[in-house]
Amino acid sequence: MEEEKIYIIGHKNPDTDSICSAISYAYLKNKEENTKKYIPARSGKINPETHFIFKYFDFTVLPHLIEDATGKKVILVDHTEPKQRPENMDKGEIVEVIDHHNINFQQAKPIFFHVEPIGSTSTIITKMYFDKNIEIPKKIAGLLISAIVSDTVIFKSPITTEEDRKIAEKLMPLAGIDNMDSFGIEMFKAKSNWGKKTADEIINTDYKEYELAGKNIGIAQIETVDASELEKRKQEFLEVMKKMKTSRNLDLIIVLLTDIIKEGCLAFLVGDEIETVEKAFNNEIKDNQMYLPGVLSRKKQVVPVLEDLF
Ligand SMILES: [Mn+2]
Repeated sequence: MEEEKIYIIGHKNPDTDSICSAISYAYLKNKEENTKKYIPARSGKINPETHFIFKYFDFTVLPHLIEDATGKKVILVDHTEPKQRPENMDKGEIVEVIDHHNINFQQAKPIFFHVEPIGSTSTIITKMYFDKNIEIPKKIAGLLISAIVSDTVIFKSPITTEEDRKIAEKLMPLAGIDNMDSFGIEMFKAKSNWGKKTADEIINTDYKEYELAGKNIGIAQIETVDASELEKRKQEFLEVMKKMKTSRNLDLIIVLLTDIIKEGCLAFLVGDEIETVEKAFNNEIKDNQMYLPGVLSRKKQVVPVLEDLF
């Protein structure tokens, strides 16, 4: 008899951490339990940065695409937020959670639930490998270190902890990376090659929805090595944002152009209560736009501000 499969899946519009933590956690669980029942999965297309990493580490197998979680057993990695889970997750079963975000989770049945305020889910998973003494193959080490470098914006983001740095340093020799900074810049360049993409595609590369105190808020984060290139396309972005606000029934939509070199965000905003948002950020919004110096993290510097606001 075939064992029941358990899918390990990150958030919708998966980023590198969501993809890499699903793959590496499935590998760990299968090794640990000497089984093949853990299947890495994804809830959407992989982004250009993740493509780059797959090529870089010669990784060819994409996680299994899940469009509907009805009847499936699932381990959530890199999110808890219901809006970011796969479709019909309420008709399946969540059996475990590993995450590093704000928690939005309620379930009657007790499960293994591991959340840490740390730079990436992949940091948590790497620690599990070390704790359980499970050898990390080169390609897995490559995926893990990439996800840490990506989520922490090469250790510049305020979500970065000392542990993220230490864990990444331990992964370097295993992944065959000599210099994390140059590897990181190369990776972010691959990611911010937005030239041929439409505003709609760019927004949806890393777009997340939140329910914060009863308001529906959509926030896209676009990391780039030069935000001014994308600023030129502002009108195109605003048009897409206005459409999304209506079609997705949002109170507010924000697009963050995160300049990882200048270390700040240029934000485009479309919403109903713009003055309240201005107050919260203590910043002026002019022509649907504001600049947030020093802001690199949606999770730590944008979501909590909005949560307090409404
Ligand atoms: Mn993450």
